[in-house]
Order: sequence, then structure tokens, then C-alpha cells
Amino acid sequence: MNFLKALDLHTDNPGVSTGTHWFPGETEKIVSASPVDGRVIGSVFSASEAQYQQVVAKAQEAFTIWRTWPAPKRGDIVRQIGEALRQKKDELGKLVSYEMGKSLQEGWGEVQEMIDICDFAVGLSRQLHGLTMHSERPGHRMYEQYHPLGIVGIISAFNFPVAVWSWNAMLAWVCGNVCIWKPSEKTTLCAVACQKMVAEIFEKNEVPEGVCNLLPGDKTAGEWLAADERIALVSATGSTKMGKAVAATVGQRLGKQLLELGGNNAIIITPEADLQIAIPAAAFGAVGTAGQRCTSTRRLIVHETLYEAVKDRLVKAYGQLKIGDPLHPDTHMGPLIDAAAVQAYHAAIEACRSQGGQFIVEGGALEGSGFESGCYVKPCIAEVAFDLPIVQTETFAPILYLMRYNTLEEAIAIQNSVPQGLSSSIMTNNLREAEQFLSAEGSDCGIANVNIGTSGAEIGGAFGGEKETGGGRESGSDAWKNYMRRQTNTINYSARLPLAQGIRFDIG
Ligand code: UN1
Repeated sequence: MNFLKALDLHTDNPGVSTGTHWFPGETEKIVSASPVDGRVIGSVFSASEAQYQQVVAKAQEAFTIWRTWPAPKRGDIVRQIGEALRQKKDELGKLVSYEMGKSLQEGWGEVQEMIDICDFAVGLSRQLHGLTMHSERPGHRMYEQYHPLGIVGIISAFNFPVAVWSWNAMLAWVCGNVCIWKPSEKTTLCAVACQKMVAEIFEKNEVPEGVCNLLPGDKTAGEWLAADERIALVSATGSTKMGKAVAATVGQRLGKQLLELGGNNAIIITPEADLQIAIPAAAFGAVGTAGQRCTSTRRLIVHETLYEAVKDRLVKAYGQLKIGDPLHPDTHMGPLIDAAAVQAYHAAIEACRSQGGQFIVEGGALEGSGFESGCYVKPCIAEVAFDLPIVQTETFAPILYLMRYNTLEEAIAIQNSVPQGLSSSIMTNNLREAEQFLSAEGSDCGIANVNIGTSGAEIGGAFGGEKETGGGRESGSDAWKNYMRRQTNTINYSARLPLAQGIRFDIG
């Protein structure tokens, strides 16, 4: 595994780090086994509570320096991170694929997403603009400016082990914050590789120790961040269950939070859809990352006039899928992340069947040569009624639910009937249908697309969703404002003190 060596990863790795300093192992190791072949790739030490305290103290100290650096200078450091990622794209993409199990195409894509956010953040470092306002008082001027928050805690999920961290970290850094990253315990080696890459660049540029911090651990480490008043913003990606727990703890102390939680994303296929686009979009959305993206397509809502045609073409498309070693560049779908995910997949299939779903592409575990890890499953499709409890639930697996509709109003109501609100699409060449779907009476999701699938968003747009998805917006557009505090400044350059709202207060 040459990519491990190139990324400076070893059998045993320290995990807790404030940059170039790596703390000696104090508690248990997190062992990373690949879902690809079941082999142990390496282990990483998780953080003790004492180490957590040291990391936060270092981060606080570093913030007092880092926030004084001009934002474009901070941007230049992020530019260098983007350059390093370009050089290591192949190796890091392979590690993502091997440790997480997504196809190599998607592993490389994930690193590309990191490069893209670096480029975006570099430009942003010269555009952290506030507005200016006209004062109602003579000789007064008003404007607003943005200042960094302090320590940003980033809790990331296994399915995007590096990209989602980078959306947060790159923006947080150009904004002048310091970060503490608690990666998923399922993909800690990816996190160690990123930490090493960033720490080297920071050291070269004399960035103080404590601006980039790594805190491997289980959910307890996430709880430390959520409960700690010194963590100004907690940005968490993961399940709705996790998000609700984080929100309760952070909300209790009136801290800031940025949540990117579950999705239950649908594509509506109307009679005016181009099936040359709709079928591959649905297939990629459903089986990409083995259905483990928060943007994965889980529901297809198809107009009854072309329902049978869509069904036939989907079955044919699924017949062409290459499932197996994700490191092979032609593979469409690799394994699920672990045995628990396989169990959840089986349980969902069982529930779907018992609730009345009919499978038109059967699921099941894949066994035999190449599938020894026990994490490979068949992507499957079931015909369902839209309101089955299982259809209303997010299962992180390649299970696609197919349902029919009659009027577009009905299709939109079905699309909006789930508790989650991340991503949605309509396939149509009809302007009226498209605009109705995008209108205030249309999709209730944070992302609504026309003639592309639900997954694979570009970093330039704000990413996130409504309802149980948590309401946060990350990556592009003005999501950077989440990482800063807004200050309104009113300056009196006159020799008098007129009060706002015309209030008289005669004294002195
Ligand atoms: C996620 O699954 O948490 O839009 C993020 C997409 C990717 C990001 C997904 N750009 O599918």
C-alpha cells in the first residue's frame, strides 16, 4: 500500500495533535480495518480528557495570535494547503477509498472537493465584507464588520471523511478561527493524513501551534466539545439523532452550532423528463458511495404514464453495475462501511417487505471471492407506498424506493412528506413544472435541482437543509458568516450627541 507510506501513515499512529506536536498515546487505540478487504490498516490513539484540556488551552492561546494575521495572509496558507492536496490527490483519494470504501472515482472526487473549497476560501480571504449604512443622525456613520469567533469544533462523519472537514476548516481558518477536529472513529487515518499535511504547511509558515488541532475519539470527545463554553461554534455532520444531542447541549449554553444531518432525498420524474438523464442520475444518486451520502437518492417519484418504462430502464441499469473492490477505477460501488451498516441494510429490507414493499431488484449480501470483508451488499429497488414508515426513514444503504404519482402537486407533497429536508430534484424539460418545483409551494429542501440528481453538489453553493437536516449551511455562498461574529459600528464624527429616534435628553 504505497499510498500509506506517501501519506506518512504507520501501523501505530499518535492521534491527538495541536499541529506539529503529537501527544503520546494515553488511552485506547482506535483500530481502523478496511471494509474493502477486512485488513487492519493501522491504529490511532484517541484523546484522554486531560489531553483535551491541553488542546483547548493551546487553541485559545493560538487564537490570540492567529486572529491578528491579515485575512489574505491566512488565505495564502490555505492556498498552500490546496497545492499540497493537488500533489497528494491520488494517494489521499486512495486512502479515502480504502478506509471508507467509496469508489476510487469518488475518493478522488472528494479530494477535488477539498481543493475546490481551498480555492474558494483563498478568494474569500479578500472578501469578508460587511455592509455600510446611512445613519439617521447628522455627522454619524454606520457600518458592520466581521470578526472571528474563536475555537471552532468540527465533528465529521465517516462518509465524507476529509471533504466536509475541509469545508469547515478552510473557511474557519481564513476567517481567523482555530479548529479542533473530532473525526469519525471509523475513518481516523484519513484525519491523521490531513493533519500531517496541514501541520507541515503551518510550520513552514510559522503559524502558531494550536491553530489546527486533531482530537480522535468516540462520541465522548464530541460531547466535550458540545458542552464546553470555550468552543464558540460546534459544526457537526452526522445523523439526526447525533445532531439533536449536540443541539441540546450547545443550545443549553447558548453556543453557536452548524448542523448538517440526515437526508431522505427524492427525484421526481415527470412525463416530460429526458430519461437519458434521469436514469443515470437516479442510479448514481442511489448507489454512489453505496447509498451512504446524506444527499443519496432514496426515493424516486415517477409519473404513472412512464412508470413502467422507468422501472424497466432502471432494472437494466442496475444489471450493469460493477460492485467490488472500490480501488479499481471502473468499480461503481464498493462496500458499506462496516458490519453494523450491513445489519441496518438487512433490517431496512426486512421492514420494507413486512410493510408491503415489493422488490423489483433484490438485495442481499455478496459473498465469495473478493467479498470476504462481509461488507458488500447488492443495491436494490422496491416499489412502495410513499408513507410506509421505512420510506420515511433514512437508511444509509443502497436501497431505492420507487413510487408513482398523478399530478405534480401530489408529487411535490410526497417529496415533502418526510421529516428530512436536504436535497431534491425534478427531471423535466417543461419550464412550468420546473419553476413550480422551485417555487415557495415546491420543494421544502435546502437543495432543489432541475435535471441533475440529488447528490454531487458543487462547493460554490450553500450546502445544507431544512427540518430534521438541521438548518445549517456550509461551504459556498455566504456560509462563511457562520464562522464569524458580526459587529455593528456607529461612529459619531460630529461635535454634538443627537440621540437616535429623536429622543431628547437635556443634561450638562
Ligand atoms: C455528505 O454526504 O455529508 O453533494 C456531503 C454531495 C457532496 C457532499 C455530500 N458534495 O453529494
